[in-house]
Amino acid sequence: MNGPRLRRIAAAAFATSLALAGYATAQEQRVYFIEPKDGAEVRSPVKVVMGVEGMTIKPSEAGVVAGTGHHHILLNQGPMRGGKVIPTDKTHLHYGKGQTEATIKLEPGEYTLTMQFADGLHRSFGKKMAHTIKIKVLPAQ
Ligand SMILES: [Cu+2]
Repeated sequence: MNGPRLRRIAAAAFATSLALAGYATAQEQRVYFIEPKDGAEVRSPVKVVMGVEGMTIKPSEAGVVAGTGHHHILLNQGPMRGGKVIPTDKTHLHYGKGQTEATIKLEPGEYTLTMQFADGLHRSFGKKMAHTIKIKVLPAQ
């Protein structure tokens, strides 16, 4: 085996080990559902755990600070266009105190949940800072 090939293999192995260790690259920015998982069958109230990488959570009262924002859950809809202000109503839930966990009461049925990150003025960071899953809420036992 020649030198350059060995170095390429070593570099690939190193990148793989970083990926396995869960390191994010400096540019990577995303939100993701820790709970529930896509396709999960759950019961109400539904516990939601929200994750973020590459940005920092700040309560909305801190105002607009670069690289920061807070979570939202949008019910039965996809991500909101970047810059659009997220309304506050039954299908647009704000976690403006900086919460990363929530319990949501839902009637039995199938739902699309979109986690949407937005700035201190609730302006959406768009699709790149959103994660959409589908869940099924089972009837109460
Ligand atoms: Cu908000």
